[in-house]
Amino acid sequence: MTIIITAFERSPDGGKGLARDTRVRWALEEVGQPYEVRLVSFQAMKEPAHLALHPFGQIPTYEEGDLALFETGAIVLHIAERHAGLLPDDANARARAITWLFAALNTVEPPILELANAKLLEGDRPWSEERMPLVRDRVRDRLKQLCPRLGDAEWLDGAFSAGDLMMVSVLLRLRASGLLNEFPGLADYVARGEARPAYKRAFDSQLAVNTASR
Ligand SMILES: N[C@@H](CCC(=O)N[C@@H](CS)C(=O)NCC(=O)O)C(=O)O
Repeated sequence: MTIIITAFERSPDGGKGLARDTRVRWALEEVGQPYEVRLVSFQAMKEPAHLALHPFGQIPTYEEGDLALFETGAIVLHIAERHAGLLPDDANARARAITWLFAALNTVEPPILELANAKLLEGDRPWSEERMPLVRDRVRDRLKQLCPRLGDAEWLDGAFSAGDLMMVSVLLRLRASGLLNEFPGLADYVARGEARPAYKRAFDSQLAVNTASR
């Protein structure tokens, strides 16, 4: 069954890996599943055909036969459960890897998104400058907790898993802020994720779309 995902026709970051289809491409590359990409414009994302797939009018979506999914957490978990390579066989280790996937999305990503919003959407407000240190500290607090937990390990819990894929995907959004460099252990962790051949293939294919459309 052909897997079809959706991605931005023109990504706001120019295809530098920040759009969330990268996570889904990466997961599919890790498990060796071929996929097709349907590119959507910002306008098309808000029209009925796309809203039927994604109630919030966003990318990415995932279609496979009768199945249509949205939300990168659900999509990556689905891929990891159906194909070998992203979740351990041992039941407890599997549950822990899934825990890290949720931790990435529910605990680490929210303050990182808040920082992005504070810059992009609120940067011109009179109170923005005063608020920014608070927003940055909230990110720092999470990194301070995560960094010792990773310690000197290569990945969060044994072998690379869907949990690492999601955590790296979330953390790499911080690069431009400089905050990641305050935690060299985490910066190295992200670099290890980005060095994986599957990540590189995912990144390159997303970049190719955006380079071609410019
Ligand atoms: N929680 C969703 C977030 C999806 C999301 O924010 N997608 C962005 C691209 S990375 C988007 O479509 N933005 C355009 C919009 O919201 O109009 C997920 O993890 O899939």
